[in-house]
Amino acid sequence: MVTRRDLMFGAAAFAGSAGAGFLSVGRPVAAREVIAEPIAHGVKSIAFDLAERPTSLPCFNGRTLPLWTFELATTFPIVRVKLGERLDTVFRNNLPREGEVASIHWHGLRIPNTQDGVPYMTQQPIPPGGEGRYSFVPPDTGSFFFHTHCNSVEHFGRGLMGTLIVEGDEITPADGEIVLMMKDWRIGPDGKFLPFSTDEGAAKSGTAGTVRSVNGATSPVISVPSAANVRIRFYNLDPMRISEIGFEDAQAAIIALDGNGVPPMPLESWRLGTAMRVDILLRTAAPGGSIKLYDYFSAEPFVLAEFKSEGPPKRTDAFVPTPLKVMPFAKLDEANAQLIPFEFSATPTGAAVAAIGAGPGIEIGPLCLAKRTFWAINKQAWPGRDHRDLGPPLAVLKAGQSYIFELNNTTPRAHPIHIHGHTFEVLNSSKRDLPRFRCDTILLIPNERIQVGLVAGEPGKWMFHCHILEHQEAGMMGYIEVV
Ligand SMILES: [Cu+2]
Repeated sequence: MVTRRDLMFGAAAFAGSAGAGFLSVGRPVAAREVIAEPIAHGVKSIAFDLAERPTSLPCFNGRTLPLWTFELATTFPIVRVKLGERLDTVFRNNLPREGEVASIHWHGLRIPNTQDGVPYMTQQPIPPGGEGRYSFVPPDTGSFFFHTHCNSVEHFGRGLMGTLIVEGDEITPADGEIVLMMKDWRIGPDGKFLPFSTDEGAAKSGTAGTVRSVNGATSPVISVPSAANVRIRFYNLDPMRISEIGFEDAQAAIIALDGNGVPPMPLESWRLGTAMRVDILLRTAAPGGSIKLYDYFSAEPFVLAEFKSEGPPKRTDAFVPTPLKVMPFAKLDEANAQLIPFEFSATPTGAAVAAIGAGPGIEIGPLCLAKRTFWAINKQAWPGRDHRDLGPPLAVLKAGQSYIFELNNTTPRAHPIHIHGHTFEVLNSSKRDLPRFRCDTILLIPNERIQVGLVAGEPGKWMFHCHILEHQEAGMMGYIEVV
C-alpha cells in the first residue's frame, strides 16, 4: 500500500518518465511549455436571476434554508466556455432586500477593467429590480469563479457564487472531470442561518461555519471510472476556511494552480486559502476500490470527498501526468523590476477585539463595508473611505512594466491576498520552500513575507485585498492603479 509519504519520496518515478524530473519533493524543473490557442469562436450567452431560493442541500439534513443563488436550477452554477469564445452575461438583481445592490466579479480573469464588477469603482452597482451586463472574451484557460463584490460575507454565506471554466488547456484529455466546490455553512441548532459575521471572528481568522460541504454534501461519495486519470478542479469557496488537501493513498499530481498550468507536481498536500483553486490529476482506484480526499488542516483529517471506482479499468499504464498547455504571459523583467512593499497588519482596534473576544455582530453599511476596521494594508484601512471616495491607490503602476510586490504579513493570522485582473508570479517566501508558479490569490501564513512578480496589465483601478471576506470588509482592502 502506498502512503502519502511513500508517494512523496517516490515522486521521481513518474516525474522521471514524464521527462520533467524533480529537484526535490513537489518542485518540478521547467518542462517544455505548449502555449494554448483559441479552440472556438462565437458567443456564449448566459442569463442569471439573482434571488432568494429556499433550498435543501444534502448537507442541510432535511432542513431548508433561504439561499441566495444565481439561477433556479443549481446552487452553484458551472459555466463553461472554450478558449476564444466570448461570454455575454445578463443578470437581474432580484435579491429580496431593499438596497441590496449587486455586481458580478469574475475572479482570476484578466479582463478589461470595465468588466471587473467592483461596485462604485469599475461600475455603478445594480439595485434590486435592475439589470446588469458583462461581455468579454476570457483570455486564459483555467478554473475561475464568479461572485458578487458587495456584502460578500453574507452573499458567500448564502451561497451566491458559481464557477467559470475556460477549456482548451489539455494536451492529453483526461478520462473524466469533477468540479469540487468546498464551502461551509453557518447553521444554528434551530436550523436557521447564524449571523454570518462576528466581531471576534472578523478580528481573528474569520467566523467559521458549522456544517462542512463539498458540492452541497458532507463527504460525498462520487462515482468515477476505474483506474482512470480523472481531473479534479478543487475550489475553496468558503468565506474564511483554510484547507490543506491531499489523498492518503493515491497517485495524484497538481497540474494547475488558480487555473494556471504548472509542470505536474506530485500531490503530497496543498494548502488553499479561500478563493484559491487547484487542479489535480488523479489515478482512480481499481474496480470496486475507492480513494478519499482529505483536508489535513482541520483538527482531525476530514474526508472532503470519496471517489468510488466503477466499471472496467480504463488504463493499465504507469501514471504519467501530462502538463497542461499554458497561456502566454508578459515576461517578468526581474532585474529591472521596481520593489514595492506592502504590509498587512492589524489595526489597534482589531488587535484589541482579537484580545478580548466576542462582541456584537459587525453591521454592514450601505457602502459594502463593515463599520469597524480591524485590518489594514500599509496602515491604510479601507473603510476609512467609501467606494465613492476612493482615496489614493496603494500603488500606481505603469502598464507593461515589471514590479516585485513584497507582501509582508505582520499578523498572527493567515491572509489569502488577491489581486484583480492580474496574476502574481511567486518568487520566494521567508518561511517556506515554494515552487515558482502563477496565481491570483497567494496565501500568506502568519508572519510570512513573500515576494511576487507582476507585470502591470490593463490600465484601471484593480482591487487588492485579503480574501478572508471578513478581513476584506473590516479593512484589509485597497486598490492598485495601472496607468
Ligand atoms: Cu486576511
